[in-house]
Amino acid sequence: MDRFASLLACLVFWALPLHAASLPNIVLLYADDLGYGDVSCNGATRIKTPNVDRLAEQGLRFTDGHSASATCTPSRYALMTGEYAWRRKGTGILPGDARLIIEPGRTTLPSILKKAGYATAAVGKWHLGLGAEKLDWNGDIKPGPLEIGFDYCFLIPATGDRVPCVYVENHRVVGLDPADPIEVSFKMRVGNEPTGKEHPELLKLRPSHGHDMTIINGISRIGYMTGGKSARWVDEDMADTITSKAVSFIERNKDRPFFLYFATHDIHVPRVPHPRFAGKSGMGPRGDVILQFDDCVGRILDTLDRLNLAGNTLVILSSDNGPVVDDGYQDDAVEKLGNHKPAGPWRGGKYSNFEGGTRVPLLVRWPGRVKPGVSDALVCQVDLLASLAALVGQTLGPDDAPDSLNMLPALLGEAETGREQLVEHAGVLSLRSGKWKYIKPGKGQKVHRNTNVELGNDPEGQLYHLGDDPGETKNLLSEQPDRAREMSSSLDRIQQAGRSRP
Ligand code: NG6
Ligand code: CA
Repeated sequence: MDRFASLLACLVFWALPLHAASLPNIVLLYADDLGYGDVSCNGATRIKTPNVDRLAEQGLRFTDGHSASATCTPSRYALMTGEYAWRRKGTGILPGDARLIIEPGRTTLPSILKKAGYATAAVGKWHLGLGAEKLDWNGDIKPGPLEIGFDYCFLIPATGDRVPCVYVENHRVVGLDPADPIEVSFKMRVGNEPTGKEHPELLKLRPSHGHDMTIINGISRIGYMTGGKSARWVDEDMADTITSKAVSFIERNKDRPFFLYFATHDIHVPRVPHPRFAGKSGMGPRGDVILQFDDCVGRILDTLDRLNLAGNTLVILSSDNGPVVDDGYQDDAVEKLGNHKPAGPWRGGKYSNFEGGTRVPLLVRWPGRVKPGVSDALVCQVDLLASLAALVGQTLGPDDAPDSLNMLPALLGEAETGREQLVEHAGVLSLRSGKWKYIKPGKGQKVHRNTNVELGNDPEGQLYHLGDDPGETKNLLSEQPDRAREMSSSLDRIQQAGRSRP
């Protein structure tokens, strides 16, 4: 090779993004309903989360990290597609028999990583629908994760409190006896199994609102189900079951770059800890399943250590929405809450337009690359697609991931600031612009029915300065009408443009 050619080769090498051999593994630990204040690294004192804290000590802890919505399905939709869910009808909380809401063929977080050479897996809660039309749970369950970029999946199809209460591995229900076919309905009763409504005496955990349909494992659920007896999950074993699937995936792929989306059931309802965690938190089952979640995190981190992968693995931990205390079962969460603040310093929680709806734990660890510390950068899970695409050297097409911004420098702690603006989504839309937050006028419902979460809904709209007033207590709308108007039109423009990625 002459000198020119070798110089060129050198330049090409350096200009290239990380090449396959050095691509970091990516593990996304995604909790369900875990609040900002539910982990001790964010200030919880009555509950200790040593494994989550280990990530915080060795990595970057974000104080202004957001899920894309204040409930599960829209949050996960945005995480997977890089598109704000409020742009699309049908992305609200899905029933357990909903169709897949992400079109196969579309660029997704897993598809872009797969294209870059990653082995990809989704293990745990899905809740993005399955199948293209009415699904036969006894046949091939598709399209699903495998059709949108995952190589492997082991799923809780919807939520722990929704039927069907069975696991799906790749295209099949696990452990199904063909002689006992599954039928599921959210409209009418199917089969003749007892419901919680008619037979509360059969329940080991009673509902506080809703959740009174088919009884599975002594717990009545949302929806009706019959059959599939040999395939039904045991709630107490769920955390162990999915963690062991996640660990096996890591073991199988230890010699090549992998992406693991590990979406725990904890700490969603029904909160049914394994006996080794029951009663251990002193805060009832809600506290116990926080300990259980922390244990799952520990087992994943230990696996990375054991296989000598930790140094080259980017671990991200977050939650799909803010916290809720009573979300439908009489599990002592309200009674044993005491002075614990699930949303930390933020107001509201799951379902809420206040910061507690979407401001969730966000931790990023990549030893050797990410300097441990704390970051106040404004970032959102909708940004993971563009950011991780940049990390692995993939370019997005013009119509891909329309709201995903490359926040890699902020996520890796190389930049102190993140987004200038973010649309937060709960019942209505809000615009964050720096420390300012404008909440659109809503119907005025103050408190969420049943859960008692403060919704942050006001018919006049609201304006807060989160620097001076992190608790969103002082509405500055009438003091600063011009600023509110400006932010309102800015939000309208983002809505109308159909995209926000330049
Ligand atoms: C609500 C359920 C709640 C929970 C939520 C979804 C009732 C009364 N409440 O409709 O218990 O399942 O949906 O939670 O049914 S999420 O985290 O998956 O968005
Ligand atoms: Ca959730």
